[in-house]
Amino acid sequence: MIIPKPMNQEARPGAFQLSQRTRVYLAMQEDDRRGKWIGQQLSLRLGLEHPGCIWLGSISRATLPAGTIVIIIDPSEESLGAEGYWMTVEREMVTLCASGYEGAYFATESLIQLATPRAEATDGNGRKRSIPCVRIKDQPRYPWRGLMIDSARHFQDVPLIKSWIDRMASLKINRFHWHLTDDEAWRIEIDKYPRLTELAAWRTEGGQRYGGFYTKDQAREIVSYANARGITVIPEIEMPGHCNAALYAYPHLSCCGRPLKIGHEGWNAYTQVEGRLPFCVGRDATLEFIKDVLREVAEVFDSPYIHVGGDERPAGVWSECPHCNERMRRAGLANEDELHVWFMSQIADFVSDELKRVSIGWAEKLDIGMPENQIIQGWHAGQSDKVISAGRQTINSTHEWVYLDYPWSLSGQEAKPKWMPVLPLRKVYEFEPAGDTAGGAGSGLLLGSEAPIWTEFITTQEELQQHVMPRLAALSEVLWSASKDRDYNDFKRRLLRLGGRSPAVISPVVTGSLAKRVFQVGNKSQDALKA
Ligand code: TNX
Repeated sequence: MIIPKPMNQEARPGAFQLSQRTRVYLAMQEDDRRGKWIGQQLSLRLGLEHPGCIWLGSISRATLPAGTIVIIIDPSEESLGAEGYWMTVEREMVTLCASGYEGAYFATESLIQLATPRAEATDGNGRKRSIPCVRIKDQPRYPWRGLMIDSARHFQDVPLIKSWIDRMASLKINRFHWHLTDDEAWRIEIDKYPRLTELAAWRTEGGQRYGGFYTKDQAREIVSYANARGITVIPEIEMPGHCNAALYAYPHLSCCGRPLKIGHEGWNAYTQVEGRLPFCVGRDATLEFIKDVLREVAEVFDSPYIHVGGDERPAGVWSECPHCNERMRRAGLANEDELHVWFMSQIADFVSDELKRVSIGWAEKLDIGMPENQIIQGWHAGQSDKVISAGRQTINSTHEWVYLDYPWSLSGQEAKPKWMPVLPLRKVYEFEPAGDTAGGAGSGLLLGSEAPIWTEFITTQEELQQHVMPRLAALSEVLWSASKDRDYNDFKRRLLRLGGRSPAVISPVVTGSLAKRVFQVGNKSQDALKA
């Protein structure tokens, strides 16, 4: 029933009835505020009549009344890992158990999926009345299961980002990679450089002023909203390319120092390549700027990781720049590509030495070198394999398997640039992140995968919805569930059940009443499901 499919599950006869008496009990440390929040959320989302939780202290299940849901957080259950859990749904009682917070949270997501309303098991108000009996023991296949949202090309407001975090959580996607800066806009408030958001968060699109940015408080709100749901937020600040918005705000950071035109009518942000510039990495001022920005970013985002971009630097600019030439001469670098790796290494060292975080970079000049202490995110076929062969950690986001901005069917391709391949639901489901990597699978170097949704051509919430769902559900199963259990037809059946008549969203996001699921119907998504 559940997506992603649990590691082990055994259906049992009978069902647990949700009734007026149903209460959530908590067996965890008394000061476990986060654990208690999980219990409260569960009661709310199940629409229980008595949403308060009862703290038990120690586990004395024998004495509990029938109709009880117990959440146990027991650190001695360490074999479950941080994200694993077990669950039993019996006629009299539901028990969820994990060694820690994330596992307990994901257990509730599984329970809520099991409780998703079905016609035969709901009361007159559409409220769920029973949960089928089952025993589950569950643990993820990969620790890194991500969605990347590009908020630079087009902007999503805070409620929309939160709705995506809800959907990620329901699929046990645990990494939200937030692409906050690019050529087309800068989206995160930086106190020391106010022009980044005063100027570079805005442009003219279709004759209108278009844009927006996240204040630091809003970003913190997103971080804690995600953390509560078992999700780590990884901010991305792009460099040394994909940075024209920053150069528009602060032209002295470019090689030529001339003002750029972004933000004005006439500059086509998505198709006009000429005129794009990289940061001038010959000037110390640029490195200082980037470090200042990253310091402020690290204050807002408390995750262990910061993504520092690294892809697609416009070529040929640095060779023409006296500052960059001087840098290459002094550092003994032969060409622009070596300067690229030098620069990314400087940033990786800064992130690890000063900010005490791990940097992540898009794979780019792998043959020339990989910055130390950096997780490399592959996006072309074979890149993650190469990184693993070099004994380094990687996230495999090979574009033809997981780029969710790609069309999901041939008919959708017409509206897209010619170079974009079709990525049907089934193909995502058949993705094998370990690829043909010899030792990769067991080495721990392959952390998992992440699906990016680039938004150059995705302007509305509806389009975002149609591109991400249901393909993210397929990826969640690839990354969480055992590969031997993968069965596309079975996956589609579960998808249809969870999505009801609308497979576009399988996320049973429930506020207040279990009956109220958030989804949008899209004919195109129906097509995708049939593919
Ligand atoms: C390449 S993937 C990019 C993005 C584009 C995307 C379009 C990557 C690291 N860079 O900037 O948006 O292709 O699909």
